[in-house]
Amino acid sequence: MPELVSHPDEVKVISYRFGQGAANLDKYVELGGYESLKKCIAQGPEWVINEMKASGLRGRGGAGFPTGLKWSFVPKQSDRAKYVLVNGDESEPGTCKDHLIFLHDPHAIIEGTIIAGLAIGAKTGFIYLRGEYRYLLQIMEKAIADAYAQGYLGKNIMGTGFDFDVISHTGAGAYEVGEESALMESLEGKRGIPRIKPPFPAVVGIYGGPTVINNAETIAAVPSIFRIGAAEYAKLGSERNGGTRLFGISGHVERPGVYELPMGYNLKKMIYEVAGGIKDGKKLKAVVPGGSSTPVLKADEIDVGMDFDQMGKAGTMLGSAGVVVLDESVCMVEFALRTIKFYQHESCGWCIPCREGTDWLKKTLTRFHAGGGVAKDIDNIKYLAENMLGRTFCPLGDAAAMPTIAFVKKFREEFEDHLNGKPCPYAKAGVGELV
Ligand code: L3W
Repeated sequence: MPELVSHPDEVKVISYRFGQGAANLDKYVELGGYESLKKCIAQGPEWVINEMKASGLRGRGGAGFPTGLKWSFVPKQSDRAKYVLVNGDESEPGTCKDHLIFLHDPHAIIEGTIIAGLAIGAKTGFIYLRGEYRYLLQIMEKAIADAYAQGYLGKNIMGTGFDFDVISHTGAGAYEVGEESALMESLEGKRGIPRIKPPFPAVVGIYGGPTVINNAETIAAVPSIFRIGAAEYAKLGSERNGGTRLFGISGHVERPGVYELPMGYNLKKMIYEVAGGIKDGKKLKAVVPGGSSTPVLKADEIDVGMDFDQMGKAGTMLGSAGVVVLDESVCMVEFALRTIKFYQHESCGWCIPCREGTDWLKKTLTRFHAGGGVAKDIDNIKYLAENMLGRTFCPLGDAAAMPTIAFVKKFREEFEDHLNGKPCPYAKAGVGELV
């Protein structure tokens, strides 16, 4: 079981049950579980959606779309069944937060799913776990079975007359199905490739029915919002960025781990105080702030608040809040290569700019890093990535292109060094196979 970390600056709203055995239903109830659901059923869907809007909660998967607004887009009347789909396909490199929720607090996900269903008028929710999280499926399935046995799921929940079913499902290990429309294809038993948007899932989703799709952390935040109150939750964060967030800090820091901090928390402070600073007293070189899709920040660019808006102003993204810290020993060309190798491998191949673009980038960067580069490669890498931007079916193409452009722009001198000191001047023992 991964070790839980903690720091005095943490505000434990989502993680307050972690480490307390709350995967057990009795313990969850003892710690206030299913009280929010009771409150929401009593107040009704309209109140729930208004409170969600007031909470300022924004999607924790990466895009930061306002959750209450998304729920309000679901048509009230529909001749097709409506659904809730929880995106637990946590696959973004550097992101390691949702698995802790599944492990320590699966009922928070179930309770959040039922509340979302109540709000939009759905009777069925799906909880989709990434293929590699099969070990969490048992925990989730036991939690679902216990919730049925105790009357928190199924017909006439807690004697209120409200019916709701939850079904769990796993993928087969594809990053692409974390994209919401590919997720629906996969859930429906088809190859995990994206659908064209619009229509958005809120209008045409699973089996053609209106569907709310939220990241697991977003859904797990829902019961907490109704526990502490939407206005209180909103106040915890920064302007237009309500609440707290599970930040996963990895790489060259003394105390890596997942910390729950208020939205807008300063990145520099997070690295130097919460995570204990750079490992072994080395110097910081760069930070990938929100998972591998987000443009890198240089060491002198990290004095910035971690919310969707401030990160946007800093020229990057909050993304999935997976902070990857790189010290002075890291070769940024190698890091760019490792990043693109991931996207090339995970591209579903459905659209040409992504399939061919990631492959071409990988081949060029492989040759370049190995010492076979020529001067024009540097601009070609950037040009190629720029021509993928906005031209792919889904954000995977952008996710590959955006960091690549930033690596070249911000660490151009390291690319130039590779031309002068073949092969990689930063090469060190233990780097591992690159090609
Ligand atoms: C109804 C409209 N709904 C937008 C909904 C839309 C979706 C949400 C956000 O990409 C990003 C990506 C990755 N009517 C709507 C509407 N919606 N307009 O709002 O939509 P969008 O298109 O802005 O983003 P997306 O397609 O959801 C997500 C980035 O996240 N990312 C990936 C992280 C990966 C993980 C993981 O492994 N767990 O989170 C990290 O940065 O690159 O930019 O629901 O339907 N008019």
